[in-house]
Amino acid sequence: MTSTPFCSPDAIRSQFSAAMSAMYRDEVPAYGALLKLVAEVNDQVLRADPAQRARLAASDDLDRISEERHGAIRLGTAAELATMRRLFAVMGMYPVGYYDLSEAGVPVHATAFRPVGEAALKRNPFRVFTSLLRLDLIADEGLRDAAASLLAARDIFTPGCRALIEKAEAQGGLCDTDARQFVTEALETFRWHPRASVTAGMYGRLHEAHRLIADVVSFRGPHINHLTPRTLDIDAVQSGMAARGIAPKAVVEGPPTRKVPILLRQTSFKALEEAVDFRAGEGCETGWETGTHTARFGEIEQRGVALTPKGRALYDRLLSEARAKCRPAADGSNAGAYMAALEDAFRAFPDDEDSLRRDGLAWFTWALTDKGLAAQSASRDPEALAAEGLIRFDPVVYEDFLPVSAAGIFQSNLGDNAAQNFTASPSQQRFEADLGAPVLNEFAHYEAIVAASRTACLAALSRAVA
Ligand code: OOG
Ligand code: NI
Repeated sequence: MTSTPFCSPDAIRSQFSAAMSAMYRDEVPAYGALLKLVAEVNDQVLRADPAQRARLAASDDLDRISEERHGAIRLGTAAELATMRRLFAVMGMYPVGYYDLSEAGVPVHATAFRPVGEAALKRNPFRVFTSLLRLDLIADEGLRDAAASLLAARDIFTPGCRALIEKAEAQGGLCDTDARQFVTEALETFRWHPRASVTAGMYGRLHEAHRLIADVVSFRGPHINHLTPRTLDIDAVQSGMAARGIAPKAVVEGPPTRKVPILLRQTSFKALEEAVDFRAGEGCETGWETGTHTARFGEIEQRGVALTPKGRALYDRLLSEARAKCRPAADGSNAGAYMAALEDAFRAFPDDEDSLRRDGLAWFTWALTDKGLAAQSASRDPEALAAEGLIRFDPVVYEDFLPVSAAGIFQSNLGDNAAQNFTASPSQQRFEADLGAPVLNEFAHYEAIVAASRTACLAALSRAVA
């Protein structure tokens, strides 16, 4: 008997990310407009800068850019999070990093499900920022119980999706036909449901406790709340948005504009006010009444080089310095002053690739040049090998998220007065217990990619010429 080969998790992820993008374009037309703008800007950047194009092509990173997206969902229970981990594993996505947002006044903690390993990332780097609501941060006990029972009563996964997750786990993969079915079933979990599962009265109470709580608890599923394309020039997109009648948030989150982009810069446009139906009363046969809910928004991002722990510590310090001088106001009134403070603080962060690499601030992989491919050398010294033209260094793209930026994105689309004071209470252990697995450490992962590239180059160069 011949066994059917399994569809690769990378291929399932690519199918899923394309299906999600098509669904979201149908649901939120402004997302389609944003995709067009980003494609135009990326095209212009690459035409104006043939060196950057050649470099992205040489490191096999050109194709992924136009395909690249991240999304976000907010879950209500530990059981949802644990099943979500298994769902994402079918498509080669694993939880990386822990983000505590309570400190920033948002009652969630989160991880990002994403592919790990260089080959998988090059194939399709689709990621989903996944938050878990922290009901323990709701002060009103009655409301907390009501929210918990609403969440306990829903199942956000279709029976077919659950069955295929189990099949993939039991067999170690899915055949092409099952994989296609899995994508269709999994997509249902992320779909928008214009019918709430609560009355307007209950929605109002949840909303008053925190807008985010209403968003998570009032619906049948964790609708995807944004899908973010990657741009090569976020400043150009930011000004292009305004020109097309899309109002972006006032400040770009993350580091300021630089010659060598680091980490992640992000901006978003505000959530749409959408018509929803609320239950007119308790029970099934009571009919519906109309209302509105704001949840879904648009975001764009520009990704730069990943930082080492030393570089990240410097980033965190300079960001705090800038924010201590000027805290960006929710209404954008001090956006100019904030951006100036940010630029000022970041003068202390080297802005050329050689310094970033030599100072151990950012990650760069090693690659053989054409000359290196034909040569041999016993040297292990990166500077000497580069000076001889045998190797080149390519920036490692930052694949993760930033907690302060994420808080800014949450805040801008939850509404300007959504921030509340929760006691900062990071609880990675609790999160991992709910997830059913530890989250991966992002720094270990970047380091491994760099070490593997170095080993491969040195092995190739020291091979005796036949
Ligand atoms: C997630 C906000 C965080 C990002 O890119 O940092 C985020 C949410 O609003 O659910 O998407
Ligand atoms: Ni996002």
